[in-house]
Amino acid sequence: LAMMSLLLLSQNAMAEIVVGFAQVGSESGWRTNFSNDMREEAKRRGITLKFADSQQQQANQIRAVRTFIAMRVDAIVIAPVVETGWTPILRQAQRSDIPVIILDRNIRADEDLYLTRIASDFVEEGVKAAQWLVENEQDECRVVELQGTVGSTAAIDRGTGFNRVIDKHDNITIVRSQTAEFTRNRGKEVMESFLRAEDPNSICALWAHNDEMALGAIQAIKESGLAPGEDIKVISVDGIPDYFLAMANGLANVTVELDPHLGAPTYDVIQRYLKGDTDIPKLIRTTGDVYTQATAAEEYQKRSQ
Ligand code: GYE
Repeated sequence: LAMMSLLLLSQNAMAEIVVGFAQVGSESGWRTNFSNDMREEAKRRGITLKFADSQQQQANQIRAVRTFIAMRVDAIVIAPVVETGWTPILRQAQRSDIPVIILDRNIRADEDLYLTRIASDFVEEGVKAAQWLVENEQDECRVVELQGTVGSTAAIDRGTGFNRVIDKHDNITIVRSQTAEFTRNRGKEVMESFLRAEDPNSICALWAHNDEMALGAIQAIKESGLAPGEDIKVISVDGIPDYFLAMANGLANVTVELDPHLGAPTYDVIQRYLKGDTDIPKLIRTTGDVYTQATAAEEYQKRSQ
């Protein structure tokens, strides 16, 4: 019996790890880079990844997690589209003794319901974005803001960080603010509405919660006859290759990079947990630097090879 259980144990240990991943969707270039990294890193490690694209709908994410529980995967990874509404499904995963890892955006739930969260500090990203504007605009500066998905940590916290800085500078004020869902198309449409609602020459800067929306807005600014990056400064977050190209061409000014390479830290944690390591922190931070036109051309080369 001992030999049999030893054999089974060793076979089990060698068995492929199966991970279920409920991804938000494919709304932005950053999200696509993140999804590709999760797939490629799983392949590199011989991990079977069950991938669900939830088209930015929380109901689809919850359905996918329920399926992963039924499949009895070894671990579940969730990149939550919004912060609320997760407790019931996380309780189901816990009852099935399947560890859950939260990636990127946050959830409002008891932290006993998940193993760890791997994410950047979105408040810090908003702070860094505003600090560039404060350092580069001493005159009166009227800002329009393209917010991310309503209720998502990225939109809530980036807004908090940006406002915390500009509240200390009377010359900078946000005069229009609206969500454009982190997408390029909506970024263009909402920027067009801002350019109709305000005298375009009175807008000093655009603050976009991600590069995708900023790139759509740049198109709208161009079509209005103004020069993005000059007449209207463009400030953003993510650091996707297309945005580095826009900065290299003088169409945008600054971005705060968001690391899309979450595969390695995610699978490290899963493999540690499955080997019995219980000393796993509740939060694992990723970081990103600020990039401007000064280095945009060389950074674009690096990212587009
Ligand atoms: O900035 C954006 C994506 O949740 C921080 O989601 C992430 C954001 C990222 O749609 O491109």
